[in-house]
Amino acid sequence: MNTTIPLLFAVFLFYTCQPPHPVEQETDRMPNIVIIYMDDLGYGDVGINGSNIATPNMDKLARSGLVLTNGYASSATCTPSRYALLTGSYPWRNREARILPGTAPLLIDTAQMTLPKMLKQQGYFTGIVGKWHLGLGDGNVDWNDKINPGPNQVGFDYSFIMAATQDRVPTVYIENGLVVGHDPEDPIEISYQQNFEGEPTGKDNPEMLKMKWHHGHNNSIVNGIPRIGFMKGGKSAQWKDEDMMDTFLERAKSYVTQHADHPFFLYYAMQQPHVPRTPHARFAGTSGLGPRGDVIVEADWAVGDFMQTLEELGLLENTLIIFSSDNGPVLNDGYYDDAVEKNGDHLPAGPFRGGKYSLYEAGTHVPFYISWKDKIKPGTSSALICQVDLLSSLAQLVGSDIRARDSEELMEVFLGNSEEGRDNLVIEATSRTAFRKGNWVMIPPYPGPELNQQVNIELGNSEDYQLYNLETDISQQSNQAGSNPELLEEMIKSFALIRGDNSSAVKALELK
Ligand code: NG6
Ligand code: CA
Repeated sequence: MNTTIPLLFAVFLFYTCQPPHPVEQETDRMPNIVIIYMDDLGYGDVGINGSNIATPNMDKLARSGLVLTNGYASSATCTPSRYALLTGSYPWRNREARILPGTAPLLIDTAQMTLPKMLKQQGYFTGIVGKWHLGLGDGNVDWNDKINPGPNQVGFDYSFIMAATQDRVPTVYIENGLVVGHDPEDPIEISYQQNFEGEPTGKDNPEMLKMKWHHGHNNSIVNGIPRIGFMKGGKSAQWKDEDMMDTFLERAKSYVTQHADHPFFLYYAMQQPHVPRTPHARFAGTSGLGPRGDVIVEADWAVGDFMQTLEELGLLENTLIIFSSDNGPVLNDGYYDDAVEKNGDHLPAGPFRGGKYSLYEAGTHVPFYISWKDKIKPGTSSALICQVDLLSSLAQLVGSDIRARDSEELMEVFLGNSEEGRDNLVIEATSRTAFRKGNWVMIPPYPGPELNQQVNIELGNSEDYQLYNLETDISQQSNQAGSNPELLEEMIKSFALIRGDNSSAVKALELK
């Protein structure tokens, strides 16, 4: 009897009767990597840090792995932090790395090494879902055509993004360079200079608004919300803010489902709790702290639902998950949304001074968790680490020899095997820089207001040097610069070695 047919049949059965996503148990398969990146989530907004907002899913994720209590974003605003995350380069090395308008050209050189490019070289499928805010095209984008270059040209195989921020035009989703739901009969035009004739604005048409602007945010109106920048057309493509969480979540889930059989990287860049805060009706009113609290509850639910998907796919044992935020918290960031009025005694920044835009700790000292089931032991690490380190550290993990200039090899710290983090770190806030070394932080003198009155946040500006010991003074209340001249000088010198001659610290030292 011919045995080939039953054998082929058995082979056929073997392959077709497998569960849809058999996770290969080869021990040497490289882990999937997911970065869940929040927008303006503060250290104290998460339950494990004493938040008044319930975040059971973020807490669970944190407790399942390593909680990095000295984890930093590279900047106190979005674009520079994201730039550093993806390039492994300090944002202050690139003058253009600052909060970008929706029409800005792509900030990352397409020839530059990036985190997704490095992973792609190691055989990963790479994707981004969510907020981009790193510029698109050459500065003269036709939104009705293929938008190029963008995420797909700096290492992402798949992209489903909002171009800039939720409060900036264009208010459309872009998938692999094409506006989703685009209607050629209703072409999209975008300008950050002037309005299009006959188009209503937040400034002139307050009767059309469901959310009022406090500062900025008085240009085009989309979905009853006034935005930064002017937009005309694209009605069928415009997003509904209240559905954004579900939209991104669905894409993130389908991405991991589709790529479950192959090592993947997902940069899941959520929009909460950045303004405008627009919780879906399912979450409106759930936090008791107004829309800012509600969108954190919403985001937390999304984290839980996403994690459940990974679990159902059997991927948890083979997926390294990093959770962090692009910068610190802000209450009033330009809309009247009750964030201040309903905050009560909640401390979005936890024990830290300042907030978004600030050189004080709250600007960059953010939630930072890393989880990998059965591989990373649950625990806490106080090692000093920064998002800029992810490129070189993940390269170590996946066996790539690519390293980036400012990105340190700290995989052993991330895995919980070592407490030896960075020796020092340069942090950035709206083009100013400060220096942490060990437990000390030195902020050079900067002119300008001490307080940004619109957002009510202390920026860190002062005529004098500031020197704080975070070990004994986590809230930066006691300036030690006067009583510690030797240490101050040492700090300034080490800072200058990294920061170069342009640093204000060096200039100030020379003037002394
Ligand atoms: C500021 C906006 C603020 C926010 C921020 C970017 C005004 C007055 N303020 O310019 O609302 O959009 O840019 O935030 O327009 S970030 O998290 O993307 O850096
Ligand atoms: Ca942000």
